[in-house]
Amino acid sequence: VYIQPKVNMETGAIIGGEALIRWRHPELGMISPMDFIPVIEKDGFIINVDVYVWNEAFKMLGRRQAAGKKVVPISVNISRLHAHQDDMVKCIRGMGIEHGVSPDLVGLEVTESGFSNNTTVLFERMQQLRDFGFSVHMDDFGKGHSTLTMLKNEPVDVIKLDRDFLRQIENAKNQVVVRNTVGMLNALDVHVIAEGVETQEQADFLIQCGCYDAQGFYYYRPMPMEEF
Ligand code: G
Ligand code: MN
Repeated sequence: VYIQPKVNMETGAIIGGEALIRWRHPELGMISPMDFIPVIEKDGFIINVDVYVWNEAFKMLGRRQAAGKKVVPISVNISRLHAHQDDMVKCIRGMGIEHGVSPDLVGLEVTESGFSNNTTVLFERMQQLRDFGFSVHMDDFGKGHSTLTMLKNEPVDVIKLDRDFLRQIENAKNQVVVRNTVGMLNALDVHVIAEGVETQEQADFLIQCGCYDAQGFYYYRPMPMEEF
């Protein structure tokens, strides 16, 4: 499990991290999650991988909390398949209790496309998790599955702008889209984090638009947990 820091772009402070699975293969070296996630999604094994990553993240937070060390919130990904499992809430809550982790230190990232089908049950589940104190983050926002009207009542605390928003940010039309999307989300009182910030220009523009937090290679790449 690797962690990629999230930063405040104005101060450079690390405000949190996202736990990400990495596969270090003995012969093939690093295998990209883009290559193996679709495969394990297909056979359902992604559920086990989710649980493995959650557990590692909770364990780390619990250990640091117990030792009185500094902690920042860590978010974990909930795969689409898992978001629609009934026992998911119990599983996450149970891990928090087992490892003695305050729920406000854990963000749960659900991809935007996971929100778009079977929404009522999913909304209820997300709301239960929020009631327990976890925060819910919508991942990959803007990639094409959202309906804007849903934003009015979606049970999310944080929205992660998909990195596609930042492609060709020098283009005037792209700037209109980013500026107004960030403005709308700020007005709706959801916290916005930009994904995939790779240049100073992108960072400067986002700050101008009112988006202050980011995750991206310009700041940090995902790194081994010990290093984080
Ligand atoms: O969508 P999600 O938040 O799960 O995406 C995290 C993935 O995005 C990780 O695999 C991470 O390596 C990748 N990522 C993070 N920052 C950047 C970036 O600045 N550029 C690109 N191309 N990928 C990034
Ligand atoms: Mn994510």
